[in-house]
Amino acid sequence: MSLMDEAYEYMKGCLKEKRFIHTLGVVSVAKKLAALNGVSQEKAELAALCHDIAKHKPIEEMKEIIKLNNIELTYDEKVTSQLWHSIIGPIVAKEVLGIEDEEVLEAMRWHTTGKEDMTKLEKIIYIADMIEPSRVFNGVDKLREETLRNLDDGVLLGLTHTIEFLLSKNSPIDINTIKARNYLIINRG
Ligand code: DGI
Ligand code: FE
Ligand code: FE
Repeated sequence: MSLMDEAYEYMKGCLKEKRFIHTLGVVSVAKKLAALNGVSQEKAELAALCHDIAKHKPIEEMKEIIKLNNIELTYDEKVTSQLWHSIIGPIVAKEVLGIEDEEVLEAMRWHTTGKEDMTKLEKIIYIADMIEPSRVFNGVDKLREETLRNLDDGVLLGLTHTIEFLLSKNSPIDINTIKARNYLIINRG
C-alpha cells in the first residue's frame, strides 16, 4: 500500500467522524491552493491529511510524548493545551506512518499558530484548516475569497481573524501567530 493510502486508512481510524470530514475538507482546499500556487499537490495532500493526527490524544498522553521527546515548551505553550496537537503531530506522523518529508512535517507543526516566514506549503495548510467547507464563522466567506485571490492576503486575514478571536475571549495569543502576521505585513509586496 502506498504511504498516502496508509495515511488515509490510519486517519479514518484515528479521528472521530466529524474531524475526519474536516480533514477531507482541508485536503481538498489544500490541493486546490497547491495547484494555484505552484506547490506539490502530493505534499499538500499528505500534510493536510495528517495535520490533526494527534488531536484526539488524551492530554496525559500528549504530555508524555512532549516529555519523552525532550520538547521544551515556552511558558505560554505550557498553559495552552490547544497547541499541543500541532507540536507533537510531526512526531506521531513519523512514528506511526514513517513520514520523513521535513516540508510536510513542518507544515503540520505550524498549522495552528503559523510562524514567521512560512513556506508556501505551511501557509496553505494553515489557511486550508481555517477555510475548509465545513468551517462556519463570521467572515469565513471573505477569507475564502481572499485566499483564492492571493495566498499571502488570505493568510494575513486569517491571522488577523485568529488574533481578534483570541482577544475577544481574553485568551493568551501565541507569539508565533504575532510573528507570522508581523512578517507578512512587513514583507508584503
Ligand atoms: O485542530 P483544529 O480544530 O482543526 O484547528 P487548530 O489546529 O487551528 O486549533 C484551533 C484551536 O486552537 C482553537 O481552540 C483556538 C486555539 N488557538 C489557536 N491559536 C491559538 C489558540 N489558542 C490560544 N490560546 N492561543 C493561540 O495563539
Ligand atoms: Fe489542528
Ligand atoms: Fe484541523
